[in-house]
Amino acid sequence: MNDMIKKITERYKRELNTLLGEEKKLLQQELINRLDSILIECLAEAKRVAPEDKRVIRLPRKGKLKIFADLHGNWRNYSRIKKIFIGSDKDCYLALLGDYIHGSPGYPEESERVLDDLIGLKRRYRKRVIPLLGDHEHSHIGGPSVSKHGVDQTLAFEYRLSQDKIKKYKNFFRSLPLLIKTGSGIVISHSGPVRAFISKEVNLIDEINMISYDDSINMDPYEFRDNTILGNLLWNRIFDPKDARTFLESLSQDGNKCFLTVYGHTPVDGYRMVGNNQLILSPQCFLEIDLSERIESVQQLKKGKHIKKLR
Ligand SMILES: [Mn+2]
Repeated sequence: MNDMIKKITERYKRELNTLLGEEKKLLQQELINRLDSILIECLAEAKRVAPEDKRVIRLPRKGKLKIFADLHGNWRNYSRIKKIFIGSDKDCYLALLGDYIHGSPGYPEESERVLDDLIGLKRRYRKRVIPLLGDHEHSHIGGPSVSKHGVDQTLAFEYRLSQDKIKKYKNFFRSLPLLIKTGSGIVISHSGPVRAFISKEVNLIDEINMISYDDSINMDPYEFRDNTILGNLLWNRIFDPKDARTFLESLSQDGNKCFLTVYGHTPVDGYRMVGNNQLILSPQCFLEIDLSERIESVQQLKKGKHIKKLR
């Protein structure tokens, strides 16, 4: 939050510099001081009225959690996931890492079927089903378009939908959170880790909770992907364990320490562990954890017990 205020005031200062001559320095300083206090008041007010944890979901230290990666309109994988979840105990949560739509070669593209069913599943199981936002969903509500083999998948998908369907899907996408933090210190997001604007001192949970999905509408796509928190959460493919450590530290400021981060987005064969704090999941595997278990490094995650094959 403080970083954000600093950034805004710096920008304001630059703008003023171009508007005012040297002789107006005093006036400039006075304006900056006033702006500082107005901004602090406004942000405190926004924080007070903003719904708590809008984009971050916190899970308790009890129950189970099953995490599945990108679906891309694959109905067969989706049906399998649904079956596994419905067959689980009542204290089991389902986390989906985003990218439900826009097919890939090798299977029938059934994005609409997957989405319609997922919207129903979320309605039925409410807090137990947590679909996260992926870059493919974001492309429909303000993010950069996504293309495959020269085809703009965002345009192509909307082209074949009715206006009512587009509206329904966009409303669903806007409701999706970005990150899950478990009581045991596991962080789950579409991609990761966030590298932009973070340090141990930044309270990243507050920053993520304030993200608005349409802020990026007029941004340069590269600038958005590389230099914003949202862009990093949805697109990052740089997996430096040091970045991951800072990311986890900046998510630990509520006193609940984070140890590892789990995400999808990047194609890997089955799954891939990076350093001791990152796990990348592919659609072929899923992660099953007991939320009361203390897991402090990805090497503690065992094949068969925690990491399982989807079929
Ligand atoms: Mn993705």
